[in-house]
Amino acid sequence: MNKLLLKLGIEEYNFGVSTGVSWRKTNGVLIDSISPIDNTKIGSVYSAGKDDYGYVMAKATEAFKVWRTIPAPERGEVVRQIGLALRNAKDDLGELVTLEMGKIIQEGLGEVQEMIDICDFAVGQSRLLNGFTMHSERKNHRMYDQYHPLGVVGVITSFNFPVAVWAWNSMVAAIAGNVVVWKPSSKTPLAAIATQKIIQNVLKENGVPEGVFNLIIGPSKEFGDDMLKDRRIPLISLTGSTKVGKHASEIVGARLGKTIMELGGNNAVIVSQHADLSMAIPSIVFGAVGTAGQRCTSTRRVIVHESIYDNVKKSLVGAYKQLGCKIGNPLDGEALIGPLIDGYSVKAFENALQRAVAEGGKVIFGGKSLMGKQYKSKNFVVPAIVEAENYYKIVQEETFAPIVYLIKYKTFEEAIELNNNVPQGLSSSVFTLNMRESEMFLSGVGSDCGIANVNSGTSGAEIGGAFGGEKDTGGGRESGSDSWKAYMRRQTNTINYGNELPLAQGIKFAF
Ligand code: UN1
Repeated sequence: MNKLLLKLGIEEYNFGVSTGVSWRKTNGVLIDSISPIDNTKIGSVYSAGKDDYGYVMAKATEAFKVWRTIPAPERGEVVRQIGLALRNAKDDLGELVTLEMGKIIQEGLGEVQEMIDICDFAVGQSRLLNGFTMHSERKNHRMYDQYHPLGVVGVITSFNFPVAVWAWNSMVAAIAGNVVVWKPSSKTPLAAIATQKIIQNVLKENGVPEGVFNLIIGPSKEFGDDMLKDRRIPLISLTGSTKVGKHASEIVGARLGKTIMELGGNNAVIVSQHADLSMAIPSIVFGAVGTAGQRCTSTRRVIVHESIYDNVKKSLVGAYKQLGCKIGNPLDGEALIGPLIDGYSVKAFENALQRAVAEGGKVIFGGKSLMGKQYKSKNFVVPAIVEAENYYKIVQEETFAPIVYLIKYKTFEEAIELNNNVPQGLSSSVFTLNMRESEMFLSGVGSDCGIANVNSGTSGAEIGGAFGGEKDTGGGRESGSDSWKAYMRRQTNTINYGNELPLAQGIKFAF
């Protein structure tokens, strides 16, 4: 057995269900974790079935009754120690993320860093779960609002950020006094199990009740809809495709449950004639090919002023050519582009390019999958640059692969319209040194996305901000800023400390 896996406590066969204190011996279907780097099996997981789901939910609902009574700063202390444990495990866990998901090692480490950062953030937040006080219109009355724990939070995450997105949700949810049931992607079960093992020691050392941080790995068809329908889960936070998000929202909405949806993006960078191209070009390249185009925030469209279009096109092609030799094993520190997650993704990449060409687009760089010894998994592709029009059906869709569409514009108003004219609304950016343009982009008539940046790319958001977007992106916000409020139950309190009973709005009701 590989040394790395031993260090992380991953075995050849693992159980996919934990209540934070102990692992449950499940015997559901066996899920194999296959590395996209070379298609070898890293390990297997006994997944969960319906009865395991019931078991976990029973533990979680009981644990909530205790966890919510522990003062928030004390809950923060547990999260602080989780942050320390993650610091110690950063190199190993980052490497496992790379091995299982295929992102380059720098990004695997970066993902663990995001978890550490959100722990630090959540520790501070645990002393800042503040509400407002209001002045009452009635004499001798006091009003204020406060935030209470919500209950069991269901966190459903995707393969591309196998651990960080769980942390953004769970650390904030936990300091808010909630318990978490985490259902990670079945494509990346081992990163989830390793993470759970790391935090499990901290939970035990602190006597955290069983059922506060739960992990349940299994196929969605086994218990996915049970989870969405479950009235014991007041909030479902889901990261995934718009299709999956719509399905989940309908089910949770039908029982008036809350959701935080973080779904597809179709993120554009506007490159104005006033841009500093020495910043714009590298930023677009990182945004488009980083994580092999498999981030929700990946740059998918580049909207360029016509006067500099040829220049930008040439520079991008030049930069992509240099990347050619950097496509390879993501564990090797030299690679900048790793594999796609699996053969289906490679197919989706190829289909998208065929559709773009059929609609009139022109592939001006890349677009092929790579053959040869180093690429024997057949999951490696050469990132593509395509000249296209924004209205093409394929350009309107999110293809989770490294394809970037180049689109021309004449006026800045038109550029904003193009940016907004897609179903999704996650991330966006403008490269310009012109203050009027940047301010217009950020104004109410500017970008309609949840994230809008100036002279900074679409991907690589910091945890301190609220993360999420509008329209088909789902409207949810997670991670920093005041996203914590979505994980809490808000209550408005009115206290009458007088000896009269005045009614609001001056209503007289004498009898
Ligand atoms: C995602 O792809 O689901 O902004 C999350 C970024 C990262 C998170 C991406 N911090 O690219």
